[in-house]
Amino acid sequence: QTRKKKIGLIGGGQIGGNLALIAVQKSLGDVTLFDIPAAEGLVKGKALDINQLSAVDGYDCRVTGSTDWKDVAGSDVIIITAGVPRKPGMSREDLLDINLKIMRDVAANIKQHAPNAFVINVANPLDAMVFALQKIAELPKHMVVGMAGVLDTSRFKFFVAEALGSSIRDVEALVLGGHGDDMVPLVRHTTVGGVPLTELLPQDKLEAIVKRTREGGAELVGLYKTGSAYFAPASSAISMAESFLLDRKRILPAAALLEGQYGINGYFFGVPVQIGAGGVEKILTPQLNDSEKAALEKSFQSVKKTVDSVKL
Ligand code: A3D
Repeated sequence: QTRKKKIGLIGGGQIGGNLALIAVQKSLGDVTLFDIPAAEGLVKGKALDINQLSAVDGYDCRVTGSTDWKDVAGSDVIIITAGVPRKPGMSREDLLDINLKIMRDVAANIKQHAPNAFVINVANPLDAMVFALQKIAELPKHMVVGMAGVLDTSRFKFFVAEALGSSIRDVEALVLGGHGDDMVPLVRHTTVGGVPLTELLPQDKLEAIVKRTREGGAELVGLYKTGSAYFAPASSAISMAESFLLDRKRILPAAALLEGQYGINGYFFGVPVQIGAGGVEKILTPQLNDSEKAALEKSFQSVKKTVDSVKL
C-alpha cells in the first residue's frame, strides 16, 4: 500500500507559494507550507486559496499552512526558500549574514524533525547556504542539493530558442558552476535538435546569450525592484523534487557535495547529477577543454571565497 507523499516547503513567500501551487497541480503529494509566526496569515491564506483552486480543478492533494515544525515532520521532500531575496544593486553574497542566521534555525529544525527527507535548498547565496545546511543538519551527502543549475540552464535554453526562433523543446544545454555571475554555460555542448549550437549562431550572439544568462537573476531583480524571480525558480525546484519522488532518474544540474570530482573536495558546486529515489545517485563529469576548465575554476574560486567566510 502506498501512501501519499509529503512535501515540506520552508518559507511561504513568493517562491514558496508557487512551489505549493505547482506541487498540488502536479499531484506530487500533500504540502505543508511553513513560515515564521509573523507570516502565519500569509501561509494559512495561501493554503486555503490553493485548496479552493484544487476543488475547481479536481486535485486531491492538499496544502496546510503552518508555523509549527511538527507539521513538517515526516516529509519525503523539503524545499527551503526561507531567506531574504535581493533588491536592486545587491549581490547574492550581500544576503549571506542575514540568510545564514535563518539557515541555522531551519537546518537545526530539519535535523530534529525531518532528518530523512531529501532536502533542496533555494536560499541565496546558494552554494554557501546548502553547505551550511548540510553541515548543521548533518544530512547524508546524497540527500541534500542546491537548486540553481536547472534555473540557470532554463534561462540559457530560453534565450537560445528565442535567438533561433525555434522550439525550446529541442534545445539541450547545461550550465555548470556556482550560482553567481561567473557561472559557466557550456556553449560547446549545446545542441538544437541534435545540431551543435556553435553552427547555428555567430560568436557575438553566443557571447550575448552567455552574458544575459549569467546576469539573468539581476535582470529580474531590476524589473521587480522589490525582490527576485519566483515562477521559474519554483518550477525548477519542483523538477528536482519530482525526479526524487517519482524515481525519474533525470540528469539535472544541481549544487552537490563534491569529493574529488572536478578536482574539488568538500564544497557544494553546480554539476550534472542523477536524481532518483536514492537522492543524488550519480555525479557526472563531462570532458571539458582548457578554457571551460579555467572558467569553472574561476566560478569555484568565487564560491570558495564565500563558503570559507561562513563560520558555523
Ligand atoms: P520571500 O518572498 O521574501 O520569501 C521568503 C520567506 O521566508 C518569507 O515569507 C519569510 O517570512 C520566510 N522566512 C524567514 N525566516 C524564516 C525561518 N526562520 N523559517 C521559515 N521561514 C522563514 O523570498 P522569495 O521566495 O522570493 O526568495 C526566497 C529565497 O530564494 C531568497 O534567498 C532568494 O535570494 C532565493 N532565490 C534563489 C534563486 C536560485 O536560483 C537559487 C532564485 C530566486 C530566489
